[in-house]
Amino acid sequence: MKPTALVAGNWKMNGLASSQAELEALGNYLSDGSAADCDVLICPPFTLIAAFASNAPTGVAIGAQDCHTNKSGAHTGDISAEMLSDAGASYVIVGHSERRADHGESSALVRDKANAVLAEGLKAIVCVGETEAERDAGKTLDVVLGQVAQSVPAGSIPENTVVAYEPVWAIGTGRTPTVADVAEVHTAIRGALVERFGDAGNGFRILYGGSVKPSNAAELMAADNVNGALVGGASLKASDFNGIIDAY
Ligand code: G2H
Repeated sequence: MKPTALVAGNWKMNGLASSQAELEALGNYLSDGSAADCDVLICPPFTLIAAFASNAPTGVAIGAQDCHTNKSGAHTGDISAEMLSDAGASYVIVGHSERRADHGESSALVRDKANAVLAEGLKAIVCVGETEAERDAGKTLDVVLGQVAQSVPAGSIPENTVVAYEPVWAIGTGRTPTVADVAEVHTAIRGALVERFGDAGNGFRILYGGSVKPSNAAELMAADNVNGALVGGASLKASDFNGIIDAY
């Protein structure tokens, strides 16, 4: 059976906890009656998670953008999955390409973070994707399937793990792969998940991310084995995000 789609907003480092405007912006998500046919998630910066979780419109889950592998300890500047759960998060994004690039995160570390998320009873969104140089060298599937194999935990099941395919060169650039390219990669990821997890592999949601906007959402979301979107820039404005949700 086709999994229920997920449209997830990744606010990245945008939004101020001290600003009433952020809460008011949150109130506009789904206020147009969207989201009948998919799950909806907003992942704001850490400082907004508790307030958002207490004030989220019905049908909007709240998540985080990263976590540490440990529950607690001497890890200055980090945050644990347990803390995120306590603040009201139900999902955690791990392995976003901005973290892999800016913080040198390896797939093994991403898997350990995902394991920490699952151990807390939260859902992990595990990000994978090739760089432009890797695509140009014809290595897209090798890179992406390697990241899937190494980053998705052995204990993953469709209920606790989502895979997000985000070609690095399409992130925040306005460029998107063709629908055929997206379908090819998603279908390859599906095949790898089925090979590893058996029939359960068909139940995992595989999101597409990278310059998704209202004008391209419908065709991207209709591609084979695309079960939703991970949205950055267009998630910052409720009307744009709701427009993407309307693609379902
Ligand atoms: C990819 C995406 C959200 P954007 O990073 O994760 O961002 O939609 O701005 O390309």
